[in-house]
Amino acid sequence: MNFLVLSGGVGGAKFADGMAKSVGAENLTVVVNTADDHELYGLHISPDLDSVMYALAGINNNETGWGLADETWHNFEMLQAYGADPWFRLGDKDLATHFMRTNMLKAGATLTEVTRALVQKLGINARILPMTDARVRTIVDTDEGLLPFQEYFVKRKCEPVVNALIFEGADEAEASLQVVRAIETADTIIIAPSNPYMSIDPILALQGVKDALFNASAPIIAVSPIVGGLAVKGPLAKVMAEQGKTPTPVAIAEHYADFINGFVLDEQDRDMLGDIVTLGLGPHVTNTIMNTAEDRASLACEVVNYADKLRPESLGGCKLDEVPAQKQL
Ligand code: FO1
Repeated sequence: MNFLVLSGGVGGAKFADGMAKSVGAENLTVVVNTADDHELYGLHISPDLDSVMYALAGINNNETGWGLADETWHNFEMLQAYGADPWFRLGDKDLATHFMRTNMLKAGATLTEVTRALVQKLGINARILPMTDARVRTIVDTDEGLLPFQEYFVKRKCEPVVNALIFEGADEAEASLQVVRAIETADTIIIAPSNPYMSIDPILALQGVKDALFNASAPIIAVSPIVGGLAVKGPLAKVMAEQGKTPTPVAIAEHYADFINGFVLDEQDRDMLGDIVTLGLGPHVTNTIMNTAEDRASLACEVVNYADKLRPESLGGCKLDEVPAQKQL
């Protein structure tokens, strides 16, 4: 079975982890947004790839949602001692990932090759694919001017009002061959409960992705990142309001409606079922909040079983194994 998840950072990483636990990591491919990538001190940082990688390796920091568990921050203290303004904090262990990635890229490897090598070394059985090997960067057009994504997100704490999002380089960038092939050969495609505008749209903007999704034989299901009028995490609800959109699962379903076959929304939003049916989707309602490892696996299992009902012939659903404990590095 080939399960494909399109993912951003924190929410997508949790969902990908649930998928690995419920269908088996060896059956899972995760295509990850790289438009949030950031260059700092000469290092190439891929926050969303790292969040997915760390979650699937069981070494992620559950409190922050990004970075590693049991991290230390001595480099941050030293940078402060030098009078630098380290607004983007890199943990000491996390630095090793950025050193390795940057070195391999400088030696001529593609981001896809680098990611495969890191994934292998971390003992991850799933496939993690950066959306492209080309350089695409989200620039946030705000009331304070144009801000690179991490400056908007971390330095300015998502406070500026967003006028528009620009995916610099996306027009010329092609999805990697591995990504297009993964879409073509998937049995089930799931859009994780990530921010549609900031995390999933950069993937959809790449040459080759929308066409592959339109032609895909697999059912395509999106999971709502909005629950009870609020974003599960991050600035999604605020950004939607700034665009004149009401933050509801209906608005999210509308955003994806031209290429999805199914939509999953939270129990809290059950009263919106009718509006989603009107979009031509037979939605599924379940608990989508992922507080624990069990929540993640059970949401993933629900989505997989729902997807299975959307195809002409069942490929078999999923069963939950015991969820393994967090690993130590
Ligand atoms: N998020 C923060 O809120 N503050 C940080 O200092 C920060 C550092 C950081 C370093 C490495 C990394 O992989 C992620 C990091 N993040 C940080 C998270 C990141 O900004 C977001 O998770 C994504 O870009 C949004 O999807």
